[in-house]
Amino acid sequence: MATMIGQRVRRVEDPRFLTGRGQYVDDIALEGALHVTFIRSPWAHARINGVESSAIAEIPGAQVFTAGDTDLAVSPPPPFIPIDERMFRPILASEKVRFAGDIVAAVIAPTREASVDASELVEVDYEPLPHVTDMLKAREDEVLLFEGVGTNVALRHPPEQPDPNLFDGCEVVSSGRVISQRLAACPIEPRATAAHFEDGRVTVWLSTQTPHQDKMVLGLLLGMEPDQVRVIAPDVGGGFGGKGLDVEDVIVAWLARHTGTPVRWTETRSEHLVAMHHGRAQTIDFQIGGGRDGEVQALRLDILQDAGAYPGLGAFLPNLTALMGSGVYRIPKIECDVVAVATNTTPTGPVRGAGRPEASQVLERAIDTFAAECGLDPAEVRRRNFIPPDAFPYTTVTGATYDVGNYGAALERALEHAGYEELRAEQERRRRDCTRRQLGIGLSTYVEITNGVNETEYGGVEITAGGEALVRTGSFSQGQGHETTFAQIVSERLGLPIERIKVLKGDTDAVPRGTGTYGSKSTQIGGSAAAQASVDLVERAKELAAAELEASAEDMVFDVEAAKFHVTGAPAPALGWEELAARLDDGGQLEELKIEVDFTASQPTFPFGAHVAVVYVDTETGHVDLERLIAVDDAGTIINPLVAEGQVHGGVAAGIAQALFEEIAYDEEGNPASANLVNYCMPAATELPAFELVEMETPTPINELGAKGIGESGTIGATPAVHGAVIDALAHLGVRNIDMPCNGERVWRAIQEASDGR
Ligand code: MCN
Repeated sequence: MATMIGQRVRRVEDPRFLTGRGQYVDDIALEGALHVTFIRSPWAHARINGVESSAIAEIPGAQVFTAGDTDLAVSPPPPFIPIDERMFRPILASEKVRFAGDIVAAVIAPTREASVDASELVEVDYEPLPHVTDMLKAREDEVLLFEGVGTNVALRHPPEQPDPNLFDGCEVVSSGRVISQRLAACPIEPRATAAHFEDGRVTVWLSTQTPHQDKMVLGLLLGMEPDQVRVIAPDVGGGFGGKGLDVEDVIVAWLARHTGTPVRWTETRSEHLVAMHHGRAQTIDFQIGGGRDGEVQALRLDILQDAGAYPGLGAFLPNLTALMGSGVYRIPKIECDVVAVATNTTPTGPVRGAGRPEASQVLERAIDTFAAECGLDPAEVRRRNFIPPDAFPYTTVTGATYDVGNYGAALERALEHAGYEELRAEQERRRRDCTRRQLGIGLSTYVEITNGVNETEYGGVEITAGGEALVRTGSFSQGQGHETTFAQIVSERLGLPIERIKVLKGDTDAVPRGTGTYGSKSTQIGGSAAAQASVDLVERAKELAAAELEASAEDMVFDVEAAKFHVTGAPAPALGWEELAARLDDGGQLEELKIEVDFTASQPTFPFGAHVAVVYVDTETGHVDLERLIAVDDAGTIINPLVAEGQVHGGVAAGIAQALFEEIAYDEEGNPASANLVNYCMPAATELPAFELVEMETPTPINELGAKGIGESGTIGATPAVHGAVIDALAHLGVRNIDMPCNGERVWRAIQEASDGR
């Protein structure tokens, strides 16, 4: 084997991105394209009594389309989510709007400016209705979003066999609430779509994570056959779980077909913050019980998911929270009650971690609360409850079968690197001296599920006439670096340098099938498919080389270092890929050097890790300084540590952002209160410390690469560590909880409330 795996290869895509040569949807030239502006409801809940658009006649070429002008119906959630069809989202709202941002009409005009001007001349007659944006209130069903359904509850999974005596025998039972606040994915590139209809076929350029799935769904919604739809995802400036086919894209494609003219739309940041689905938005009540010695015996989670105005994927995600409810701990009894409700807010869906960060957020809070009540060190309580390394594969009572793990080792590495004992001693000193800046130490030990749905992924490898390798993958990279890491995987097996390996993705005409990217599954299934295709290609090439060299196939070997085929024990004559390809091309046989694989793993994988956060909290102002963040993230065998570290950096930044900064909020009227980046406090590098990453690799037996996912781990680990650290800094003052984001104002209020209560 060559040694490309584990190399810190610089990302081959970066020169393109860093020098402005990336090609995003908005860069695609489309002669004569019409521009779309969506008319969105300013009301959280209202009846539409009429749309008056005659005034747009003054804008040349402007046209307005409401629901009645199209044959577009509803956008249903994926079929595995059993939602009442009366709750499905109309692609264009016709009778009612159910959130500020719901689309009432689409305006097209020859320029973007003209379409915005025209949209401002359209008058929509709204009759405001009572609204509900709070998930707890929505559950009471006083204000209904869908009167015909009679309840806002979209999905409910109560415990199968509820145990009224769940906590019997527990010496200590603690409880609390974690609000995993609503977040935005906020990629640098907002959503963008362009469409062109020609010769009975629609081509759609989409900023997405899932081109092949989008092609299928778009075909269904437009009533077109799959081969009449082509989706091209060019460079994508981040997705963070948020990007995939949305109603806006369907409207753009419909308009292109209807007008016979190319149509395009690129959203603004404010539009993005109200209109693209949001993530998290869970309220979880926990009860945890066990022995005074710190052994956890029972856990109950009541998970309430805010599904937003039109329940879809967001309503399903709390099931993943429940699935991961045992975390890294051996807990004999767990009960989860899952409820998803509709509210007059932007629909929710996956955002980096999608249901799993919420599990680690509540579980780590529960463990900390339980440890405090037992009077034990939180690290010690974790140690006492870890699933031991010899227990794998391990099936939790919530139904997840973990492949492999060494949770104790991850924690010890993190604690050692942090200097845990010294930090605790320093904390003690500061508490004794009543120092203004108090020190907080937060721990999080987590396990996460990647490739959770366990799908099949396509990978094809072929050799071109010039002797280069062309890799086609059904995975998609919205910034994760697949052009580099997938090339490394293939290089390892074909012996070609990565400069001679091209990774092709994102065009449904060029890649026959695929599932795209989410759930940190690309490397383990897309990478494995490419790996398998490479191995099979070498075997095929051995036979072809044998024929060329007039030797028997059994005698052929492939020297991967030299990337040459020759007879065992006789290095000459030999054929490299280039010579072999040239000969086969001459003989019209080049097609033979092509292998396609559809790879399915036996099950998902479960990366894990331990994070330690160190904060200083100013007890007079509530200001929080995150001083250090130590992260051990074990994703099995690492293909490219440079890329993987980048993934952890991004993930940790997002995790810290939830703990300290970001929140999508609504005011009393149901207006979005964080519709720009002034109010939605996304941190920049200046708000974050230099992260301290500690290596750990426990290969998974689930795939030949030994790789698990890394794309979301940092997020899942960091939030509870930082959240816990802020609370820990103030625990001696009587603070027991602070809702996220723990910004200065909230922290200051918690300090005041604790001191009032003393
Ligand atoms: N990798 C590796 N060794 C491993 C695992 C991964 O070297 N053992 C590398 C991979 O080859 C890949 C990257 O790390 O280049 C992430 O791989 P993986 O964990 O397999 O996850 P995916 O490629 O499927 O990425 C999806 C994941 C998710 S779900 C979100 S959301 C996310 C993320 O990754 N969104 C991102 N990372 C992002 N990074 C960027 N820049 N932009 C986004 O939108």
